[in-house]
Amino acid sequence: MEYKLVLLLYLSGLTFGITNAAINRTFPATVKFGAATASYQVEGAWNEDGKSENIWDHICHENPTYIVDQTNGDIACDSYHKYKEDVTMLKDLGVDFYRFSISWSRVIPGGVAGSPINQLGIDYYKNLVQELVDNGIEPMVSMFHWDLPEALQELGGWPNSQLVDHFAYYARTLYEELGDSVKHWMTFNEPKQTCLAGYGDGGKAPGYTAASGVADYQCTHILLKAHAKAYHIYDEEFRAEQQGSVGIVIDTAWYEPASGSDEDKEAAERGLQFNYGWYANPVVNGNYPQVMIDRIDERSAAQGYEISRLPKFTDEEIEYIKGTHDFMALNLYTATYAEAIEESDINNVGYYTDLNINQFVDEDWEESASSWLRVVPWGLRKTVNWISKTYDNPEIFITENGFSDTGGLEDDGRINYYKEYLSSLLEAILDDGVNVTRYTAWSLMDNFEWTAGYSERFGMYSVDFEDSDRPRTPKASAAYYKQVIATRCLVDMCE
Ligand code: PNW
Repeated sequence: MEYKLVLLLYLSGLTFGITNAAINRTFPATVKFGAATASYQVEGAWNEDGKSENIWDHICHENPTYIVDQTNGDIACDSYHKYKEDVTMLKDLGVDFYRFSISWSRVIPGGVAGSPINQLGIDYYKNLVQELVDNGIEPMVSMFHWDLPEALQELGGWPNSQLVDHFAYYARTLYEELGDSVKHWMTFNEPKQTCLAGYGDGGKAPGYTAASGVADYQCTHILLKAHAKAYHIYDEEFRAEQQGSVGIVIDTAWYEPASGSDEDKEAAERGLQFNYGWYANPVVNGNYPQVMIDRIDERSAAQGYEISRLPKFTDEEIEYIKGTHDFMALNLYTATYAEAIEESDINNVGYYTDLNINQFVDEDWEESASSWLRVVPWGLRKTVNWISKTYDNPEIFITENGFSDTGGLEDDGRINYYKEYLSSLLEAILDDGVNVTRYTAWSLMDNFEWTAGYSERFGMYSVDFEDSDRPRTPKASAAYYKQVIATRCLVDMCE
């Protein structure tokens, strides 16, 4: 039966002039596979060896009900002590690279530029990097995955322009200490979560909500300058010798027009620009997307602001920020419909009223354990095509993609998710010619899922958080991903 099907496909391939390569739908050799985690979510050891408190330690300790199950990352997966086991898991999966993040407060406990470097903290990352390299796994490092030193939050956090220099000092330290082995740097992971959730809707630490439409834009403005400075430092002081690359990781959902109307198409494009473009347009072209500038300037004026709530870059800053990416990185999980609506009440100041669209999902889209995550595989193909078209065919890394459930080793939902999203990615690469060269599964193992605590599980390895040893066990999805990496093939269409 199967044989006949293959034969039929083969013959029809010949008939229509399709080559063997098209029948063998394998990932081209240019595509590398990896898995990801982040420091606060896996490391634990929150106050060991000189590490200072960061904003996630702080909010979990001071305001436990901020986390649904009132847990925290004090121990998490205990990767600070178990990193060798983590590398064994990565090796078993057969990944090309491991994407992890560095805890700023472990490396520079005081946070500010010029303050002492914590050698024990640096040593942890040196050991992890060495262990990876010894096992033939490339380290891919995020400098900032949301865990700002509390000392810097008490200076106001990202809306304070001093953070540019503090971050630059931190970035230079990392290039100096780890740049011999680390060849792929990501300055920020999902800055929208830091700025919009941290300073707008309150969904992430520091959890501020009072000034959406102001603080979230200020945060972004400073963060982008910090990113650009870290990029230029690499260019000027390290690139010639270290020969690596630097980028920024931006998340978005796919925004699908609710109908074929021009208004809904515009609403969907505005959704992408306010999410991906908010960060991507500056690093590519030097400034915010025009639709953000126009709408926020206009609404600010109508609201009686003498200057726009969206800060302005000077011409010099535009030149400085423009082109500060060696690759485009995307975290993509899901999709939403976007529908045009009446202009919202002008007195309602905020990011979401500046964006002004109605977002909704199709109830038929399969759910996950996370309220924001529905399974919409075709959104991946559309998003990478949109990035390719909007930013002139850059090299694209998918730096996160994954599915949550509530636990268990037989994770069929996750296998199905990876199968379908990878198949959508394969179409983007083989059929549309989109230049995607990396795919990263989130996550290597179950971990502290921010305000969801341990109630939502994204791992390919299960972690027993009841056991003080934090033992890891592979789930069915680990075997599945391992097979995909080994065969570079998803379906039964490869010879
Ligand atoms: C990412 N969305 O966050 C983060 O980088 C990870 O730390 C996190 O564990 C993972 O996704 C799962 O949540 C996102 O609403 C949060 O589209 C929200 C969205 C996307 C990514």
